[in-house]
Amino acid sequence: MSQLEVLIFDVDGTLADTERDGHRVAFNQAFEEAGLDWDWTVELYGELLQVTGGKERIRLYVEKFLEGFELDEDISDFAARLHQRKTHFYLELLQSGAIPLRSGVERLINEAREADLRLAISTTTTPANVDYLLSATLGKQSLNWFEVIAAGDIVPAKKPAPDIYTWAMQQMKIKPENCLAFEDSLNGVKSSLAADLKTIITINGYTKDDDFSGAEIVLDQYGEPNQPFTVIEGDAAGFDYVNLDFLKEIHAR
Ligand code: XBP
Ligand code: MG
Repeated sequence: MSQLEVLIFDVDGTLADTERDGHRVAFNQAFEEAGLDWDWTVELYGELLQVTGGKERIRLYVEKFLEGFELDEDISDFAARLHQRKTHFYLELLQSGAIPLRSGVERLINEAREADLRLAISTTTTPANVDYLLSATLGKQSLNWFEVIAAGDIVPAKKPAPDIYTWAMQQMKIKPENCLAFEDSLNGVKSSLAADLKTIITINGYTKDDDFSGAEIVLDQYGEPNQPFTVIEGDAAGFDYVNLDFLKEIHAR
């Protein structure tokens, strides 16, 4: 029977609900600054989330959603430049404290630390975004709580490819059977399952209708002792919020 040793967290949508009021707003600020009349509405952004990675999302928009947009430079250079400014605006948002952690996240991380579980992050987002989110919500010292922060372009293929998870496990010299992954989206669960990781899902506004087949359980949140989660799919075995005993039960399945 494999021992649960490592918790690997996704970031966007999992640690914090960052997409609608965070990344999307920062993209629009960068478009305005660049003099582009692009407006990624809440609805349009939900469609653009089909692809992971901000640079890749800009490229998808130009190539698939815009009619006759003329570029006098390489699309990759254009997207990278625009994305750099988007990241600037997103970091400002994070620094302002505008984006809190989701319910139960801070408690679960602290419980895991007290039980000497090892922690890691596997995310498609830009590394600086992780540093700023953790610093703004848990304090700068929290960056040291995560043995590995695998983020963004550190791997060739982004989610739904498994690369970001397999890279993190290689760095930690740990096998999938000793880990649990925490995700929020179809691209995320495809990535963690392809890395042979048992996965716990918390949905959000953009991912509530995604297909989470293969995940161990799908919840609306991790919850708190006095704020029970709602089970969307799966068996919570009598638990009503995510704590270490719940994780051990899930991991032992
Ligand atoms: C979510 C993503 C990221 C963010 C935007 O990552 O796909 O691309 O939407 O961040 P995850 P960047 O769910 O894996 O945390 O603009 O920095 O890519
Ligand atoms: Mg996510």
